[in-house]
Amino acid sequence: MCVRVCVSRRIVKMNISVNDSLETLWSNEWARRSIVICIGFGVIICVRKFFQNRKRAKLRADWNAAGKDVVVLHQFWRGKYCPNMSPYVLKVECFMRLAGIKYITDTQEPFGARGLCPWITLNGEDIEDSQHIVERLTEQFNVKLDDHLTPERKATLEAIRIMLEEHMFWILFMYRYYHTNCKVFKKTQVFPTWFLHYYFPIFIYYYSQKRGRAQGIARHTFAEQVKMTEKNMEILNTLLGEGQYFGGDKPCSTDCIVFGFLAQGMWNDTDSPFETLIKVTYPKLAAYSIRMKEHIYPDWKKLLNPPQE
Ligand SMILES: N[C@@H](CCC(=O)N[C@@H](CS)C(=O)NCC(=O)O)C(=O)O
Repeated sequence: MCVRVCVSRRIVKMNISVNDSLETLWSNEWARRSIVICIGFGVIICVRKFFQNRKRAKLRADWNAAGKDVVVLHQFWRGKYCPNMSPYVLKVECFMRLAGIKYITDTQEPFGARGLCPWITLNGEDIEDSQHIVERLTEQFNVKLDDHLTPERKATLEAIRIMLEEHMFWILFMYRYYHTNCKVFKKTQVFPTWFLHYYFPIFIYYYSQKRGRAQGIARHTFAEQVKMTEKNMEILNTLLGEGQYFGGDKPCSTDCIVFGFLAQGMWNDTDSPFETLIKVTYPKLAAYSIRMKEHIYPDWKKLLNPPQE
């Protein structure tokens, strides 16, 4: 009984002191303005979140309506000269085309839950990371693109994939966003908003340096990065040999990622050392890129933004 009285007195005391502090705070002009601003921001964030969730629910309903076994490929907008500026998007799209998998594209939500592009939705399930996607689709649709390869060739091609995705990608990333500060981006993509024209290049300049340093590539000079690109292209050139594709007479899944990268040098990162290496130093790689393009994308021009006849 005594304890209860003590506790309730304490609560009354606390309430009084909280009320007093709030009154004192409210009587201060500066504090009052800050509170109103904070509440205003809170309301804006909540309203924004509400509309975002509503939009996402609507998009999700559209994706689910794609139909059974139809993949929804979430990707960046189409580019002016190449269907995508992301080698990973081209990889997944090429793979689905080669494997005859039905798909539709979505450009409204290019980034998935892990913050990566591309990602896919298949029968209501989301899958992220191009390699996870390829492996999942291979299983789901019993794809046999690599069945004719020997275990040795498969192992070599897996090493090539890793070289491109985990090494070459970062060189390309630094070139695009740091060394040339979005020059390629502005030249090859169609931007609908001021945000991507002005704010994004400033943001990505600092972001790319931070990411590049964490990964390690930004610790090397531009000339050293070009040298590394040269080595990568030399390896591709040697491995392609006199063959038509990396898979031999027909493209295999690794051809999709090799093409995804070479296509950037061929049609997006033009005026770059990457382009010179492909077109001048190793013209076999340029011929290969054109062969892949004609084989996989007979509708290439129609996919560009704006579409061409
Ligand atoms: N390992 C991932 C890499 C995908 C990736 O890095 N995509 C880039 C766009 S080309 C991206 O989403 N970057 C966002 C970020 O790193 O914050 C894959 O194979 O899909």
